[in-house]
Amino acid sequence: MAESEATPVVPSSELLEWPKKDKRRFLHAVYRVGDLDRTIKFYTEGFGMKLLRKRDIPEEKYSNAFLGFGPEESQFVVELTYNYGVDKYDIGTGFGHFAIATPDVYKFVENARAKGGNVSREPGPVKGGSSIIAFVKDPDGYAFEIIQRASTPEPLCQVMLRVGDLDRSINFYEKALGMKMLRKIDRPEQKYTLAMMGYADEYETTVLELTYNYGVTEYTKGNAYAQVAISTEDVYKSGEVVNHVTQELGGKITRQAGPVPGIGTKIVALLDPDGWKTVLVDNEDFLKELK
Ligand SMILES: N[C@@H](CCC(=O)N[C@@H](CS)C(=O)NCC(=O)O)C(=O)O
Repeated sequence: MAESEATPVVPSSELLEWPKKDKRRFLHAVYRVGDLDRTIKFYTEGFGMKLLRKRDIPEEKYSNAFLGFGPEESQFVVELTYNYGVDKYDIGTGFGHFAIATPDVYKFVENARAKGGNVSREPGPVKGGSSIIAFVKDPDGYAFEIIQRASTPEPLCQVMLRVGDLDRSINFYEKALGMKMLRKIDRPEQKYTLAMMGYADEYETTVLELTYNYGVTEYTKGNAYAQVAISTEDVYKSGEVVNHVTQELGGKITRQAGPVPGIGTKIVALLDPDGWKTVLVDNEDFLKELK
């Protein structure tokens, strides 16, 4: 083996600190739906989201719609993907839910129900806690947890994913992606532990909620949910850190840092140790896309 291959490259502490210094926020969650108009109608009428933009890429046979509670420049939104001719997907067992915070869960749920939403869990205190929650499923079966909060700057406030080893995941999201562990809740009676991971206060911005169910180490991923996108000021530096951390903790880079052909936006894509995908997107390129 050549010496350069045998000698591990030790990254500088400056590089390893980069993800925490970088200016990051959750941009959007990307997932596939079987009928774009049906979902747009339900999210706008049933959830009160706004349709922010739409694009059709006929050469690649897909369309996207972006919806949210405020502008993409400052808020986390959903990016729906419709692949021509595909009307059904498998959500799998690993994806948990998206969450929407609202001052009145009861009112929110009644409206969602009236607009055709499937209320899979009626409003009331969470088992083992006191927050008022409910669950509503959208037309494709994606779950939305509706959470009561007096006010919130970013109502689309969580993406919940189930993981097989919570400490490994916390470590990964801290080191590879510069997130903070904002809150950890263990509910032994319900046999699960949650970790809220993010870049700022849980009640101010969107967070990733990682759930560990006691003894469950594997989930299926299906083919419906795709990824979350997070902004960065330097995809190359961010990619170097991820590359280093994946060697220690698992996961991998699935797309090396660089511009996406055709669009030019610089990204780096990666999988965490459970196989959940994150895409880091150059913030300036992202803002250009919105113009
Ligand atoms: N076994 C659950 C653990 C997570 C969990 O239970 N989360 C709470 C919300 S933080 C919940 O869904 N509670 C159900 C209820 O209160 O009815 C899962 O994997 O979804």
